[in-house]
Amino acid sequence: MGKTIIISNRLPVKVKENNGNYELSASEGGLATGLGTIYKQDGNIWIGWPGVTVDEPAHQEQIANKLHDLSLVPVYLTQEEYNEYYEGFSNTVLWPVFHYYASTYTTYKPSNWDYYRSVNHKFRDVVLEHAQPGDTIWIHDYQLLLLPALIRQQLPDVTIGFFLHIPFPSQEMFRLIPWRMELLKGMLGADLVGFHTFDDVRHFLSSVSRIMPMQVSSNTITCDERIVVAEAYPMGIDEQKYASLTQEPEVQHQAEQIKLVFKDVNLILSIDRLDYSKGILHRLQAFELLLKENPEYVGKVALYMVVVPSRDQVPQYMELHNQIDKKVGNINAMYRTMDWTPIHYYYRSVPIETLSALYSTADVALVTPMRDGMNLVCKEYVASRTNNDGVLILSEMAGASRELIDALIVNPNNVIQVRDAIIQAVNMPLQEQQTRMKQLRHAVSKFNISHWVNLFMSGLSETKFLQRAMQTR
Ligand code: GDG
Repeated sequence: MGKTIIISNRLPVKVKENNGNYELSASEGGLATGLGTIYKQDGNIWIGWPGVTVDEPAHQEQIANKLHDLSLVPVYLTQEEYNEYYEGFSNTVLWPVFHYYASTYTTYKPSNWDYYRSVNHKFRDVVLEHAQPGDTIWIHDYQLLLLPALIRQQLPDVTIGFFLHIPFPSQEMFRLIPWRMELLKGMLGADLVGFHTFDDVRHFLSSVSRIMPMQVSSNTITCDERIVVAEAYPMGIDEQKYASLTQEPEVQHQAEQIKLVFKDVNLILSIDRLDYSKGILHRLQAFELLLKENPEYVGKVALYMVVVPSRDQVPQYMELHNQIDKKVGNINAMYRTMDWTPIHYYYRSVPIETLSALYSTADVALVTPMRDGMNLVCKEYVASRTNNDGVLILSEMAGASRELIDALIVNPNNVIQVRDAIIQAVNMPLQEQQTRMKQLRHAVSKFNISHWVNLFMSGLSETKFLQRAMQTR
């Protein structure tokens, strides 16, 4: 039995520099929690970029040694690689196209593509230093689409799984990318390609059959005498962690403070990374419409909005940040009173205890992305509602809407519908809240993060088994 190697652009760790001394702390992300059960087992490893650009070999070695103790292996990126491969190709080509923002936000710079290819090769070289035939390799996300085939060329028999955390677009959109064939060929190096939803699977299969073109039967592709399976594995969260966080003294203390400040209002929560795909501006429009056309809610509702800075060197993100600042400023200037502020806006990341206190006290969570692979915030809100109350308003464009059908499901472009959903949510009788929330909590706990990891891993071994059976026929 070989070992398992996890690969993602970022390692699940935060590295802090202090006068040439590097300190490491574990990251709290959902992926890190879920995959912790795998990479922390004997002999298994996780390969990725540690999140800092370090050119000095002695510093690289110092970080590598510390990572080694955590079963983590670094791939170092230069500043130029970071700019071109990560901010360039990954975040100004793949991210917008895959989220259906192709025309407005995409520039197809050949140098971005060159770096994307060379960084994927760089990852391959580090993988090859550690991988052996018989190993299982699980590659994550859109930054590493070429990696499955690059590894396959060198290690034909190794087992490779690939999971895409963002949506896969329709083939009409995907084919806009000048390097679409190379990207598909890269993904097809895997044995199993996983997505959050069946729609993503369908879109991927239609790109493969139209663009490559290759034979596709049901969810199986025949590719160079191998088969590749595409399947949906909706990602879950560690729901127990979010439920038990609400019981911690620090969280309860913060929750009491929030309740005190917002004692006379219905608190609506909005939490996202800064990203145009998250629908923050449309959400603000819906809230503004509520205050404008339904003045009875002025002074009765408040929007608590956390926007976590992200990719803030990319021009479109800087612009979005300015637009949000301006919109929030306008709404607050227009509607605030001496003792009430409509929007409590924070442009920063908050500690997990604050996040939990907000999840457990907000009467409504407003999660309205324009397009989202899954969206974990809505699942975390549900997991934190240990009293079974609260209302989730969820965009139908989030992968999570396929599972969380007891939420109030809205089209984020329809600001009137979103406004109406807010009204329905703040007036929802407790009994209806509880009926819906119990169902939501059931879905979130049944399909949690360990269920996701186990399902993907067993899908991967089944695919390999199927391939071997076909080869011996
Ligand atoms: C990508 C896909 C898919 C947020 N603010 C704070 C904070 N967070 C944490 C949340 C949540 C995570 O960040 C955000 O996850 P999402 O799933 O909502 O969104 P993306 O970052 O875009 O993730 C997405 C996901 O990958 C997994 O496959 O669901 O569709 O786009 O866990 O809790 N955490 C802390 N402070 C904050 O201020 N501590």
